[in-house]
Amino acid sequence: MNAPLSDSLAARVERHLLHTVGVAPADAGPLALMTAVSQAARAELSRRWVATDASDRALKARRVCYLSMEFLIGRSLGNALDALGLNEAAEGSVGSHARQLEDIESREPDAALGNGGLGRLAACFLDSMAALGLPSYGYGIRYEFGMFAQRIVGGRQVEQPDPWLEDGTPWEFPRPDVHYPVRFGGWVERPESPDAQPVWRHAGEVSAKAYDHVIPGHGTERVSTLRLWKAAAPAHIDLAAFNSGDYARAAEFKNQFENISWVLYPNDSTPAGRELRLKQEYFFTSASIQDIVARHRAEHGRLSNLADKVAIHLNDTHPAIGVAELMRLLVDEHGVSWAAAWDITRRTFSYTNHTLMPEALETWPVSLMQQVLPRHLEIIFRINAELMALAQATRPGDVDFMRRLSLIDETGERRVRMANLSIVGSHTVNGVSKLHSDLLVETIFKDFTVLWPDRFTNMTNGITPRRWLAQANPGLSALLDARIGTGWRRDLMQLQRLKPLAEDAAFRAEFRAIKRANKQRLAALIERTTGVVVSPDSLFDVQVKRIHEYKRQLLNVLQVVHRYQAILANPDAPVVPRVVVFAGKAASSYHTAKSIIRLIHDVGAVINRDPRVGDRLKLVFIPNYGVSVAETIMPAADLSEQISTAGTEASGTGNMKLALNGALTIGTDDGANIEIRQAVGDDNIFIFGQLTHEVTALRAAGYQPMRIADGDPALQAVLDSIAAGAFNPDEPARYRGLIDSLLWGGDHYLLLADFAAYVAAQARVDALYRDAEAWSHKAVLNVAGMGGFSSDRTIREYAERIWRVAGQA
Ligand code: 26W
Repeated sequence: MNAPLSDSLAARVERHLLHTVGVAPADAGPLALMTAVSQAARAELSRRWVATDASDRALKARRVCYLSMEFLIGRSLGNALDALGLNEAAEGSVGSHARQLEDIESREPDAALGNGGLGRLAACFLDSMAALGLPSYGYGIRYEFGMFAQRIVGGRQVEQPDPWLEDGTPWEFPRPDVHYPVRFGGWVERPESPDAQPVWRHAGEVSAKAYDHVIPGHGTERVSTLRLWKAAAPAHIDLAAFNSGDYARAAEFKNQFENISWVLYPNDSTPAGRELRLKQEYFFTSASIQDIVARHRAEHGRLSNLADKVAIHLNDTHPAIGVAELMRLLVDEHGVSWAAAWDITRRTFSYTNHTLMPEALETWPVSLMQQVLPRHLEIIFRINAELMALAQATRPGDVDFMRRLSLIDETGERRVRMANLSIVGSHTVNGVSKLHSDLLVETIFKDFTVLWPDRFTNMTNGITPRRWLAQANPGLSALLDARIGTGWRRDLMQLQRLKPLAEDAAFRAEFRAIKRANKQRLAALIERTTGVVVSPDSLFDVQVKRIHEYKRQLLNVLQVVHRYQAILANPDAPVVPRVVVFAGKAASSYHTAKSIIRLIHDVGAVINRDPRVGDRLKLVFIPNYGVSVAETIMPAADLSEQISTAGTEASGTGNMKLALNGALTIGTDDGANIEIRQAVGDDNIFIFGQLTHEVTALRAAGYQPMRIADGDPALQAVLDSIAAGAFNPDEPARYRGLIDSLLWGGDHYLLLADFAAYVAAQARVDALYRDAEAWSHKAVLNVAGMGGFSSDRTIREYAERIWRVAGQA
């Protein structure tokens, strides 16, 4: 059965070229080779998948099901070859076609089924679940067009569909026999008899069809499964309409259902977009829970022990409707009593919160829910009635307490609070960094701790070292293998052994040479994508993440303009040459974020072309940030910008990827930065700015940004030049609004309050970078300290403390 694959990989690739791809091996181009190598890897993964599934079924193992609206998987081929130990064989095989494996791998489009850190976290978690041998499923949506591909036209973001499935993908296994009906709309009928269940007379139905992706486990034969749902219309086309020549109407019928799995986050600034998003959430959650229930019944023949055999995890509130859906299935379709069903439900679910910002907490208008999910709304009201009774019993007469706990927000248009539903329906709720978890119970979830003090906990995020070090940074990986052995891939704490090597000058020199080669690779990407030529001898200063006001890319831009002005004012002063790199997408309806992208381009265009500046300062924006772009950026960074307003970034995970690859962090006392600081030591990180409680106090005391600008001529000069249109003389008023929002609009994220401290911290960065030995000493200590940020550690904690799921050999 288990043929020594490496020997025959080349032969298998040749066979796939001929039989699967349909080309003569001698004529195979890179795309054909990519497909053939992938098929060869897929065959072995399929064997492992079948074996894992058989073993879990034989053991009737307890499983975890991770429900997430997003999975940012990226490319699969390199990861699969790595896990299968087939890298060398694959190099040989494509080498015989006079190709390089790296070139072949880069032909694969990213599976970019997500938006930000939450989606990449889900992908890192799947990798760790597989590596740890956890019986596990990821569940999500098979978006046909991902989120969007970002193009930059005239300095502006333009969203385009990302047709990643256009040419098919070798990585999915369609499961035509696995499909479930998902229903919407209609009304609920109450039968005459008091014992009979209410009947949901739905108005529409779509079929959810399963497509599986095998998630290889590194260092184990076990794999995990990512099951993605595609929406299929109940009938293909309206043939009557077609035959009468009305082709538009014939297709409309199909699209009306199938658009559910077209794109992630349809622009939710319109009512139609909001309704579609609610349908997406229910669509994948319902299909997943139906699947879980069906498999459980097949394996155990009853539902009473569901909570003993399955842990369902809600990755933020996007699948929170699952609480009501499981109740509906148990009570309405399987005749379980309400009380027994509620007990099962509460013991089955757990929930992770990923944001503190009140405006980012999901709520749905009661009227919309009534229209789309009438039976679920009833269930939510009943859960709420019980919650209100508990609140009343706990604090009799405290109406405000009840108002705050309620699943229904009654201020203004009535809305369902999905975070409250998730908390009530879960046995455990966690934040994603120590600070974030503390703030959750001190602020937005405080009232719930009165009812259930033990329900809340912390699970600090992590990242998979396989993708973010072994695959992304082969140079550093080889150095680590040579000096501390190869075990760090599965036990990242072994990086601690690097600590003494930070003192070794020869080691540091090798470390620097690797960083320089990585910077050359990034410089090539920058030139290819932006046309700007940058020098790898500069300090590479990187801020890559979603564009959002709280992340304060604008503060970084202010600092860059200040740096530019300082160079012009003092042309002979020695400066450390810098390349400031931005990348990230702005949500399509988020105008301020898009304006920041445009400002970066305008400022960059002026600075990059100014002959007085030369290599001393460059500012670039790499388009279409995603997993693959990140894999080139992370290994090449010297400096990692993590400068969110304290108390706003739940965790951050880019901060971990950059430090793991030897970048030093300049950051605020926020999210996981705080734990990174503890892990790498105060001397090896640049922390600046207001602390969380200072931010709160400053806002409470009546923050006056104008006063700060008045007292800081350097800051004033920066704001004046941007407001006056120094970087966009064609339309000088373009950024007046942006700057006004700082000076007159309250500067909600306190950019001006932190500006001076940020500039001072950047000066310390420059001073240290002048001393290459001292810098690389600290960089090595950063790598050495990052062992605790492996997602293996995070998943082990979830498995032991929340899911109670054991790894299998
Ligand atoms: C309701 C619409 C919505 C959906 C997704 C709003 C916001 C999102 C974000 C993209 C969620 C997200 O990615 N949050 C990030 O999650 C990471 C993983 O825990 C954290 O490291 C980041 O701090 C957090 O911003």
